[in-house]
Amino acid sequence: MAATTIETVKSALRAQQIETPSWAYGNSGTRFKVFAQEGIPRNAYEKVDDAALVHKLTGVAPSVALHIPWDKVDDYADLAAHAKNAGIRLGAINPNVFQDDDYRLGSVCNPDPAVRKKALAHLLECVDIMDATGSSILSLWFADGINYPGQDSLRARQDRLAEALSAAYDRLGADQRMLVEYKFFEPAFYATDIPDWGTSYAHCVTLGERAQVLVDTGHHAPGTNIEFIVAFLLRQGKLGGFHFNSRFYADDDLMVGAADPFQLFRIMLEIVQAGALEESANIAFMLDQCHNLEPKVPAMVRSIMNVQEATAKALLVDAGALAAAQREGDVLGANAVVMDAYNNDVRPLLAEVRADLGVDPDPIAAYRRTGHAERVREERRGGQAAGWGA
Ligand code: LRH
Ligand code: MN
Ligand code: MN
Repeated sequence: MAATTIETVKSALRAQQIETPSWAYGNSGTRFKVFAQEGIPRNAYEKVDDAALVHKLTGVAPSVALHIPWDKVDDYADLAAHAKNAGIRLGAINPNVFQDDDYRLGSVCNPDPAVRKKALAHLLECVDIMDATGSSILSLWFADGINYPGQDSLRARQDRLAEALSAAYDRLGADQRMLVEYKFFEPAFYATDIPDWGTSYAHCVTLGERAQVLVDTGHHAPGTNIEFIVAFLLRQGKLGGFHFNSRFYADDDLMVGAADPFQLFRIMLEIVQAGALEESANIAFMLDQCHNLEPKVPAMVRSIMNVQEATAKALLVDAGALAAAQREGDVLGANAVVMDAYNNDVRPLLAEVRADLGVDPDPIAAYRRTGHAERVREERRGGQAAGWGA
């Protein structure tokens, strides 16, 4: 490939930004067992510190998402200042309307107006927090749904959902937007109120320009063509961002690119081909993971490296050759262009990108040298649970 092209690829990789989630730094597990680790953050400030370390090591993770009230603090502006001092910023704010006893039958879709009111009040409180932290994304996921046919009216629940979304939307400031996440099942087993991208998309279209769909890669049925969803939403200007993780079976929340690096590449290829890697496209590349067995900070670093590798391969696709093969109806040729790019070993290229960014070409080795694990093991006793399953 021409030197100029490689320089363009490297410059795109240097500009890429990936947000890490605060909850990935806390203890987590399954509903069967949380295996607590040593040196886990005890509060939101320490989670921010760990996220800042991930940014120092990778150079491409300059923000951390918060989940409220898991990351509840007295003064959010102070937490934002702490993040700034540590070299990062606070990113998306994720309201939590799924853990109170009141939400047994749902939050904003609950048949009880008092519960709906409480849930909406929390969404609005989270926009206040965005104002204090300077965050521009309200990231919404609802556990709402029903377990049995007849348990509640599917249509009435959509009406209630629309009402709450619209009230939250109206509260957003001019430079704030709302991302609406979908998930096909869990915790509800018969019907989820936002089960798929189409439902999320329809609500976002009604709401307006600043409502967009959030694609969590773990939230699809096996065999779903996620890159098609990405391509469609991009075309409509309705792709707001991602929650990256990988899944073998359901919402496994494993390290992105671990289960299916080829799927991640196909998703990034749609992004690159649509020009959506550019900052102006405003796509939020966020991780949403839980590391149940593996140590948190290096797992986050590894996840970021996986996203970078998929992105680098997508950038290396020869767009001209691909377009020509497509025009000529050359099925094998077009597929070969894509596969040739995928089969590149991009690790040396990424090592150069890291050197350009002023970070170690081998961030995992650099992490070991920081002595961070040993230090926090001594400093932090009684680390916080990520929020659920504890
Ligand atoms: C739901 C989800 C959603 C939550 C997060 C903790 O499965 O993906 O994004 O906020 O997990
Ligand atoms: Mn998610
Ligand atoms: Mn999830």
